[in-house]
Amino acid sequence: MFLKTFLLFLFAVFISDSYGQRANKFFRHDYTYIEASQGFYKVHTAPKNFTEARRGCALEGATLYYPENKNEARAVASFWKTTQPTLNSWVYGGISALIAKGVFETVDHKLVTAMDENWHAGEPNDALDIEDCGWLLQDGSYWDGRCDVKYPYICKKTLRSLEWDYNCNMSNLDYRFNEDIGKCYKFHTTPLTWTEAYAVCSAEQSRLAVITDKSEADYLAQLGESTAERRGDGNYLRGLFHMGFHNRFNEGWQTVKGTALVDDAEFWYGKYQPGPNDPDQCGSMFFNGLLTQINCDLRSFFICEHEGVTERKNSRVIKKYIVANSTRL
Ligand SMILES: *[C@@H]1O[C@H](CO)[C@@H](O)[C@H](O)[C@H]1NC(C)=O
Ligand SMILES: *[C@@H]1O[C@H](CO)[C@@H](O)[C@H](O)[C@H]1NC(C)=O
Ligand SMILES: CC(=O)N[C@H]1CO[C@H](CO)[C@@H](O)[C@@H]1O
Repeated sequence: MFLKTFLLFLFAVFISDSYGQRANKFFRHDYTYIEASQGFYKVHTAPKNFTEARRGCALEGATLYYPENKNEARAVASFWKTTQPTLNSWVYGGISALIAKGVFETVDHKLVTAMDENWHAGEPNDALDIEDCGWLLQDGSYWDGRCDVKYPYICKKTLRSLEWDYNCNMSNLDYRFNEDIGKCYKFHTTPLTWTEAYAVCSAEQSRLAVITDKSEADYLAQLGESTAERRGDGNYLRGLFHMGFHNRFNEGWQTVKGTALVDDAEFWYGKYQPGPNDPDQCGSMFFNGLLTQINCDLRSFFICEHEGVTERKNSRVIKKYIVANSTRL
């Protein structure tokens, strides 16, 4: 009985610990927590069209903001006005009728009927037959407007949806921790150019993977090899994936951290490290772990990496063990 109580106690500690990040109220550096609406927000001042805006939020682990109630509309408008006083007085809101014309839905697929009190008077009217996206005004009301013009936007993450990977010290749960190397990796199987891949890793608060030694090169080759979707349809380069090194400044090959790339021809395909004047200026790795230079505009899979937290490793493993085995008591 005592043992059972004790284990239940540890179990409770584990639960509260996994929710600890919610108590910390931390999502990402670039997001601000607003207590009144229990959410994290970021105003993107660089204008994008609607689809880019929606994707921009998704890449950051968030969604394109729309107010769920008046309270949130007020709190976020105040944040928007005080932090970005010179910004446009409307942004893209997270509602659109892009799937079926006239059927407005939020980005999380809740219906927004024409009766919704948030519509500005006279909207939605689909003027010119091209108004399929929601423009959100500072008073919390919507206009229906076109989707292709570029406007600022706001991304949102609710506190209740916040998850945390303690080994990777991030909210993105798609990264895989390697204890020996002390880093977390994500193998992306949507092919992109090297330049786009660089931007995606950055939006995930990571960077294209940098190899520091042979064991890391071997691990990444193995990670690629073991990824089920590693062959797919579409127009992209098969057999390799983009990595975090380049020669974009014609100053010789370097890592995306700005450090020197391992200077050893053994790491390169054909045992040849290209010179600083090679026309191909971006870095990739073959599935066999060997490096190669590549045209930065060619599409391929890629790997992002994020620094892991090694000192907490042991306590996490113990807690997982307690949870896994306490349920059988
Ligand atoms: C937004 O721009 C991208 C190109 O950057 C384009 O592919 C997409 O179709 C545009 N979306 C809209 C709704 O215009
Ligand atoms: C987790 O990352 C934050 C920065 O996002 C850093 O300040 C903090 O020290 C890291 N925590 C650990 C345990 O490494
Ligand atoms: C870490 C550990 O010892 N976990 C054990 C939990 O219980 C299962 C059996 O249900 C064992 O296989 C694990 O080794």
